[in-house]
Amino acid sequence: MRNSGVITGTSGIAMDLGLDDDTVEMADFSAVTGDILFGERMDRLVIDGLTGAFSGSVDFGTGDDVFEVAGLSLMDGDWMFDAITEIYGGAGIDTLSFSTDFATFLNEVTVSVLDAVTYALRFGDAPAQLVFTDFETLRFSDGTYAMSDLAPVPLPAGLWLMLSGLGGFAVMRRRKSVA
Ligand SMILES: [Ca+2]
Ligand SMILES: [Ca+2]
Repeated sequence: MRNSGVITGTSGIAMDLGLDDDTVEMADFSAVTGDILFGERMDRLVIDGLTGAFSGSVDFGTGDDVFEVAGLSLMDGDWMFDAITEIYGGAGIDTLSFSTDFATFLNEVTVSVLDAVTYALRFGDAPAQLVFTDFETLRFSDGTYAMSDLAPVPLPAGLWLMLSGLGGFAVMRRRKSVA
């Protein structure tokens, strides 16, 4: 499906694509109001226009899916996404693909790590953010990277306490079973 018009969903869902390997291309001036549900198998969403406007979330469902930004300068502030657009990769090895190289991307995009599987990206001076959850792989013109290469994932302070607590518990159990 190639969209260069406006797709507006009733009841909040703009597109429900179900079982197949689906590709949605958003061309110049395309806009989607509502959620996109890709469902099972390997789906692809291509942003290929200067003013792709979104309001709603994108759920890629299961399968190895791809969110691709093509033919778009990240710096131009041409992004017209609503304040925050949430994009869920779901199960499977999901890929974020950009036409720039990795160094250029890091220069032009502000990355915030929200939790171990959620990264917020802010492009150039645009106010909008894209929040990616459960994406595993990044593809740039100079190669493939892990999502975690974007920024180190901070370990929550409580996690260390919990881990040392679990360690202590394991030792206690071992002692008990010996006795
Ligand atoms: Ca899918
Ligand atoms: Ca995934």
